Amino acid sequence: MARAIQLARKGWYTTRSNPRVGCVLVQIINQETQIIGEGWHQKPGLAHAEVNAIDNARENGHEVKGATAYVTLEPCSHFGKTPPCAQGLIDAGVSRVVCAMTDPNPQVSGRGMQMLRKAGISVSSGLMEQEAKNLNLGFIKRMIKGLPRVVAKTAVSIDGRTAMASGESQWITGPESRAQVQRLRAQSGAVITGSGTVLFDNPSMNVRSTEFTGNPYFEQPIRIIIDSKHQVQPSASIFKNDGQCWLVSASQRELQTSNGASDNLELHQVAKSQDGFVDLEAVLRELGSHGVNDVLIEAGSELLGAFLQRGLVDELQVFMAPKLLGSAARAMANLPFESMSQAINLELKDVRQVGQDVKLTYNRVD
Ligand code: AOF
Ligand code: ZN
Repeated sequence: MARAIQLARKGWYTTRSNPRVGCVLVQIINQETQIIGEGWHQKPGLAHAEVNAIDNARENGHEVKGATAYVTLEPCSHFGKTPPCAQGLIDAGVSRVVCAMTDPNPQVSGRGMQMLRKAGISVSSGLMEQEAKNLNLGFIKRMIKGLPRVVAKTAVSIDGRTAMASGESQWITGPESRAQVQRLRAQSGAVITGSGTVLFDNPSMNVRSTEFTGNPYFEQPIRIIIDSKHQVQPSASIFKNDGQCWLVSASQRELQTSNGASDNLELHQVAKSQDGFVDLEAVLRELGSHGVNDVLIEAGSELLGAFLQRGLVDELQVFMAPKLLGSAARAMANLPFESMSQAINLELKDVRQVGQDVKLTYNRVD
């Protein structure tokens, strides 16, 4: 199963909106247990892990009949873009299936294991379950709640500041931290930012590292710009790259897109929250219904503060640079608290050094 989890990781940046899944087929040959086939899921529409493992075993001239399959997720039982893997394993004559976890997809959720058992295959589930869940935290949350998993990233100085009074905020952190942010973007189905960041920093918010873009199956995350006050113009850099962009506001708007904006720009109107801004949970729900498992928030103090205050952030990553920025803006300023009882409490999950910066990872406390 540990090997199957390793294989699943090969699809880390490309399987969305599907889960990352790995499969290992094992056969006893000359009284020794041997791996005869390995497979992983690469991209929606392409074969699932089990089918790839069966093909791999056959390509290597191995007999699959009587083999044991280790799968990081319960084999599917439904016809999606591909036929059911449970049936594929039955047809191949596998005699035992070990799963790490049940598939939270309501179209499957136990039915895959049921199909296998009905066919006389011995089935168990729960081996390395937590490790398998860690492969797909976003997919699991979306299947259960209809909402993507939300990671927010911010860069701060040791005095908790983020931008100079001029609005200048680029390169607070070092190159190692920025490389990690490329990875965070690459593993997300969408990156959310606000109009303020687009106006002041004019970022492209895309994945540029060839470590990711060099993979032919890689797709850019959707860039989401929350623009309640209709301030963003189609000439902004964020619209100039590959991949979809959504410009989101709570009121109807029209755009003159003739001046160079890409045709991958979509306008989305979502519900208004009580304070008259965009209902942020509605944005997440819409992303969930578009198959986005993981969202990254890269926003300034106001929008980040709003997401945090509404309890919508599952994980906060703070990159702290060895700088004192003095009277510059606070990284998460929009928290109008007056007493300790109003404070947002988070749970510290991890601390590590990234170049000259310190990365602090916090989880929401439910
Ligand atoms: C598996 N093995 O490798 C994966 C599974 O549209 P489809 O046919 O690709 O089906 C997608 C669903 O299948 C997905 O939501 C999840 O429930 C399951 N993914 N199942 O047996 C795999 N990727
Ligand atoms: Zn399948």
